Amino acid sequence: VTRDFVPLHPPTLDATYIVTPEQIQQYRENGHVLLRDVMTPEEVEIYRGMIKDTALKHVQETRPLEERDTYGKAFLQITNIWELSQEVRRFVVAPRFGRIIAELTGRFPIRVYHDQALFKEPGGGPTPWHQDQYYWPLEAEMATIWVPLVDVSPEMGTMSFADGSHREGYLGPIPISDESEETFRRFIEEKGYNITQTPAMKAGDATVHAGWTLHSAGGNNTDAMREVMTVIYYPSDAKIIEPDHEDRVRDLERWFPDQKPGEVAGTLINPWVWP
Ligand SMILES: O=C(O)CCC(=O)C(=O)O
Repeated sequence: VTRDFVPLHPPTLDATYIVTPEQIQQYRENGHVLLRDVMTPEEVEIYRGMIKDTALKHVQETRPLEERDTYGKAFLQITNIWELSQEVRRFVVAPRFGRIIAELTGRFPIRVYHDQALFKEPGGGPTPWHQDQYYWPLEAEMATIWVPLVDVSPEMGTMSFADGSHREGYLGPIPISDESEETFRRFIEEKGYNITQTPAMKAGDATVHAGWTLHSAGGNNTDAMREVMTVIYYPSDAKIIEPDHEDRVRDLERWFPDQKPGEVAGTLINPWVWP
């Protein structure tokens, strides 16, 4: 192998990443954990190119930042790019990530709910406080892996988490917005939750957070794009719930086509990941 060797296929990401008992405990107590060096620099560099190409080719946002609402300013969001690229699919179904999720949550087998590239543009706004699982029509312990594809600093918008807030469960139908920022900021203050601001991360480090953990991210105050890839997972015995608002109706139609409340969630577009 020479230095210029370009693999025909991207790495399979099947080598195990060892999650320590302390990290499992941290995840369960706080609803989030920071994991260093989940990918090697070589792996992340190969996937960065593929993810970026696919994401930017399919981005639908065309408005300048100043014409968007708060959610729109937070990032370019390109969803389920594994369906668009066989190469990116390998990242999304990586056994390494699936096993991490199984170990942290204690639930398995693990399936993919969906992926999303979240690229925070230079000058992009903050990501308001919110709960992800508001959007998801599942009763399940769900989790997201958040992987920067470039080195990221707090100035670029690393994540902040309210430690232990996942234990609150569903805090109400509040989508990502100025209202969620205001409501949850006040809630965190009143309840006295400690906020963990993730420090600088290298490309290939990762955070994992639970579906109910309150979280946010700062704006991108640098000249560089914050390139991040995320995958959302669920345990395979999860059941679909009756959607209580439009966002969940939309998610149900998109991610579990033809399925109904009460059924075990799973279609051809929810790949099995681990074991
Ligand atoms: O990347 C961000 O700014 C926010 C990400 C997020 O909310 C998530 O992955 O659940």
